Amino acid sequence: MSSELIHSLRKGNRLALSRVLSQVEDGTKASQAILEKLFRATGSAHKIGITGPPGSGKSTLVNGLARELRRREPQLKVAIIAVDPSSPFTGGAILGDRVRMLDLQGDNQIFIRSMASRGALGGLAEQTEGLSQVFDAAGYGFILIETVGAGQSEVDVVNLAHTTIVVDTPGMGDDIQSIKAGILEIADILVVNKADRPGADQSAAHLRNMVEMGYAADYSAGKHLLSGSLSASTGVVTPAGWIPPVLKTIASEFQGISELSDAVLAHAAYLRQSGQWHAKDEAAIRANIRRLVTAELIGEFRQTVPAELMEALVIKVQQRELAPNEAVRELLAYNRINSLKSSE
Ligand SMILES: Nc1nc2c(ncn2[C@@H]2O[C@H](COP(=O)(O)OP(=O)(O)O)[C@@H](O)[C@H]2O)c(=O)[nH]1
Ligand SMILES: [Mg+2]
Repeated sequence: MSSELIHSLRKGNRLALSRVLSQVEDGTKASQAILEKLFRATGSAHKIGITGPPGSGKSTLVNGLARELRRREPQLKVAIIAVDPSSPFTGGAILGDRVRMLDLQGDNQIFIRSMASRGALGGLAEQTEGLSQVFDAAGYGFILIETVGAGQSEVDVVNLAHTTIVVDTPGMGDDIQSIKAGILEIADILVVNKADRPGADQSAAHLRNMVEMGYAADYSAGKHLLSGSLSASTGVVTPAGWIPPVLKTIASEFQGISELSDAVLAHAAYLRQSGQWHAKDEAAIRANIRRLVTAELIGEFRQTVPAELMEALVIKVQQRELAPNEAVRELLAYNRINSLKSSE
């Protein structure tokens, strides 16, 4: 059954793709076997993360970028994964995304998947990684992953990507807090969207300053390259590496999308030429394996160690008969002995 499904998916059947995506999102046992079979066919997609505050125009931008990438590279299919942290029952955002992305639906080489984060085993990053592996194996050359830049789980999601686009809007840039330093560090391309609003130039200049400060500190030797080049629309490669460009867009009017695509494609070329593509893949794989190991170990622990033992130890710790670390040693010792027994 699953091999038929995999066969249809690899041949480009959208219904098969949709079924496999659902299984992977639900984290069924069957989906694990499917992902294992599909994995060998992955590794060619360019994964692009788009992150930023709610309402900054990420979905609109993703929409435009998908259209433009299809125009530039007609032989490549585009997948969109919209990771939405809001509950499917509160509605708004997901419905909005669907409505806005309707105009992509005429192109059957674009596939959109909204995902509600439900805290599956292994978390949001694991779920997103699973979906993007499916798209990759199904021959999608570009995978756009939209996520709200809010916390660690979003940073984990973005770490899956080869190219990370951080979106902000005018006005927010006056406040250095608006784009947190951590988020700025993961940006390969910075976008000031809603450039039709007042303050866009200041915001862009502000972001350029932040980029320049960050990079000049590390690479003062390349500084003369920075000042002129940061106004370039694509990213700039210096001996020290890739310098993120700061771009202005009006996503709702499809303005600046061409320059954004230039930057995305230039970044992919840079990654490939510099060996960073390989290095990023390796880092993502390492992080993926770490998360899977953690999830497996926790699962094993929960299965092996009875809740009563945990409760008994909590009481002992609370009564100061044991330190927390001693309780941990006892729990792990119990797990070691009994998980071995059960696997014998
Ligand atoms: N004025 C203006 N509005 C925009 C622009 N881009 C998107 N919007 C609007 O901003 C709102 C939020 O956009 P959306 O793409 O859903 O943002 P997201 O929450 O970051 O995905 C929508 O009403 C869009 O039509 C822009 O460049 N200028
Ligand atoms: Mg959105």
